[in-house]
Amino acid sequence: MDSTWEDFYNKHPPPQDFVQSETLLKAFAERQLKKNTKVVLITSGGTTIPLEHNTVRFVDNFSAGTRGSVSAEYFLENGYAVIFMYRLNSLEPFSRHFKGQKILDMLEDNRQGEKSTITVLPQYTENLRKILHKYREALDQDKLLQLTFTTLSEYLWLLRSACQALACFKDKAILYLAAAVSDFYIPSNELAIHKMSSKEPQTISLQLVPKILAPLVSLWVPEAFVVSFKLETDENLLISKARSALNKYKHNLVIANMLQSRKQQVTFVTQENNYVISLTNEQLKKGEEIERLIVNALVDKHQSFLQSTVKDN
Ligand code: PAZ
Repeated sequence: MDSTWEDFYNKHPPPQDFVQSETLLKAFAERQLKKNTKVVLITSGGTTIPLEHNTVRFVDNFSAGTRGSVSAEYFLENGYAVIFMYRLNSLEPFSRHFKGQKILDMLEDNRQGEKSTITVLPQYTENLRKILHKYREALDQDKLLQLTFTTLSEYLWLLRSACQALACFKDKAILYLAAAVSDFYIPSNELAIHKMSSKEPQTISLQLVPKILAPLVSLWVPEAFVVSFKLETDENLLISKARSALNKYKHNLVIANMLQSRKQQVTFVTQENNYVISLTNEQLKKGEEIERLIVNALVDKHQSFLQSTVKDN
């Protein structure tokens, strides 16, 4: 029998830094509530499934955290406070612009005798200044909280805690669930304690992860604007699967995307209709980001949602 979400939390202890994360979440939420700020919780990057308690090996997925980290910057530009819940070592807002060796390529060492100052090469200064300015502004205005997870269990504990902190925002909170969360896991009590032996072949049995959108939508943040993502590799399944998720969990929106084209095209699947949001090849070449279009559309949708909930009350 599939395990329920309650079973999952009962059987998997919270992560070691959980109390600290919970304190940060509560304090951040309280500060934003006082300022009457709209808040978005963004989940980003992929979860791991450990194969051992003392983890040497784990099952992972492709997600780099691009969708989440880029979207975080656009939500900040639109005045939202952002809780950015991301996979450790995946992309983060602002620093994502300087991946790999990029930052080193932008610097030069001006040595004059004993004295040395390191400066940014002139062709990079303007762009770096813009990004630095936006980053500092987010921090100075207390608009960005970043929290990390690695395993599925850490993700689920953090997600529930973030929802609990956001519940009092009611319709002023958006949940933007862009993380690639594993659908399968090995229950904690079935994991080897130590590194698995490589003397004989191993068979791994994976269980289904309980569908966490169900309690999230109906119990944890019932009044929030909830956006989930659906990723497929078979085009024929994409929209029907996105629509069945929407019908099942009754949240506000599913953003459907294909693995291969996710940076150029997504489909918004709503209760009323489906519509495509895309970049032309030209726009993509110029470095435009589809997340700008996604977030702008969402900000409008959230605004209409807020107006409709005011009318209902
Ligand atoms: O992190 P990334 O930018 O490489 O990929 C983003 C994405 C495809 C993981 C995201 O858009 C998404 O579809 N997330 C949900 C995946 C799913 O569980 O269906």
